Amino acid sequence: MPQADLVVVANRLPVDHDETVDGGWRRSPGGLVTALEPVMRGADGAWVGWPGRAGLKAEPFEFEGTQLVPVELSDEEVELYYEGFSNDTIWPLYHDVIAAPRYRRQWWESYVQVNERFAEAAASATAEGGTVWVQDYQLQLVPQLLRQARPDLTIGYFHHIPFPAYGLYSQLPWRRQVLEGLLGADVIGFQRVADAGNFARAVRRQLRYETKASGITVPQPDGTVRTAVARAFPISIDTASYEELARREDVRARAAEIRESLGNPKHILLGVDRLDYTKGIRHRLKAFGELLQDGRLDVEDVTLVQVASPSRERVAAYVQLRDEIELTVSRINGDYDTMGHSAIRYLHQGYPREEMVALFLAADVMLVTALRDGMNLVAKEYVASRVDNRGVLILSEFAGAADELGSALRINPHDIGTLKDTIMQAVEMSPAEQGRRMRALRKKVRDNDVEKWSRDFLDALDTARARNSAARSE
Ligand code: GDG
Repeated sequence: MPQADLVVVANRLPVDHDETVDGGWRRSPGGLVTALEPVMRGADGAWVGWPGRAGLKAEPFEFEGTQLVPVELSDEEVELYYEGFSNDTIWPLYHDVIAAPRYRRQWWESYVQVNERFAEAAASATAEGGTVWVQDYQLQLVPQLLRQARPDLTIGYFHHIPFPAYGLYSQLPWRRQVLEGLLGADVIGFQRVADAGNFARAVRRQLRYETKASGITVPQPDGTVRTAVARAFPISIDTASYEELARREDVRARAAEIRESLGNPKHILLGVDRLDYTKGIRHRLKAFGELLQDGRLDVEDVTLVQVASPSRERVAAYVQLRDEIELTVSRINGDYDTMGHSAIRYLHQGYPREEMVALFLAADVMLVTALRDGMNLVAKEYVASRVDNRGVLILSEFAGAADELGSALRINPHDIGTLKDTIMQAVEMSPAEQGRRMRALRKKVRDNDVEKWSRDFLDALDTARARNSAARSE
């Protein structure tokens, strides 16, 4: 296998196995794929990741100009490393323990083993002096493992989810190992300035390393020190492609058709989330249900469309959440539906991107009520799609996107009273104010698209490489 100068390491490969298509692989629609596609196309790139099916063994292969390196996971590893440690320990802990994290030694052991396997695969795939960019919380130990195996490499790590305050982080029985794992990177990227701050504080408290601005002084086994940079690189979307879809005649016609099929209500509210307890879907339903109950909204005038795409269906907390949400939705619909109008149109399904953009265009109010969210790309996708400068974004201050999207109506989703008032404010907002806010939001999302995100991160890695080689030649 040829070695690449730029290697991305992520839990998932950017493709799904599909016997029905030519070659057996189909591009998967994830955001990270779109984010990194231009970078990978321009570079001599490789991507290391799990093909998404337990037990699937596959040799490295080329796909649309990128070398893909599959990492095999057994059934048991999917259960322990992925569903267990990644999604039932780290995910709830890093999202401020909205659900209780479970600490299982067996899960941790599997996490270590799988991280070793990813690090080995990355080490073999990367050319001398190359760059490796590790993605996300499933692979926090990879940077250090990789540095031990390949000190010649420049290593980046990007953390897509929040990094919690020290008081919560310190619950983790393996808190030192995880920090040391991450500090193997030259550049550690976070969504928000606050996440980078929480990380630096954990490093000071646990490891007693010095931190100054974004620099962390990391002692080396040979007695020297090196600097790791930890700072915010807020991720974004491929803004132009959303704008293009939103301008397409068929997509606009579909938006009109969606409104029609909902009975042309005066107001359409929309939520689009993976069905996850971090997204605040229950809080949103509670506020909406109470507005109907109070008579401030009338089911003849308003419909809430909630797309809840299926997610992590083998993890117990997600099974329970689905039951709770579906019970709440049917109670509200049972209480308020009329023959012609439904209060909530609930869709536990995934849709093609064209359909998502049509929904964005059809929706007068977008509800992002996350209790904790690294960034929340849906908020940015809604804004990018509103080429007509209409629509109102209600955005939780606990989503990373709130740092940039100051012209949204920002809310605390725990404060149901204010959330209700804000929904009313959105529903009643004049077209002029919608336009003023939406133009400001759109400028933000246009000026800071995903291409800028990856360029900024890779520039920071270039600076690190220059610093490292200067230090080596000293
Ligand atoms: C993690 C962090 C951070 C959803 N349903 C459908 C669909 N989606 C797409 C959305 C969006 C993506 O999935 C979800 O991204 P989010 O950012 O909203 O949330 P997470 O999945 O939790 O992502 C998050 C992100 O990583 C990136 O760093 O922002 O904070 O938790 O793009 O549009 N797409 C289609 N059909 C669906 O039914 N096509």
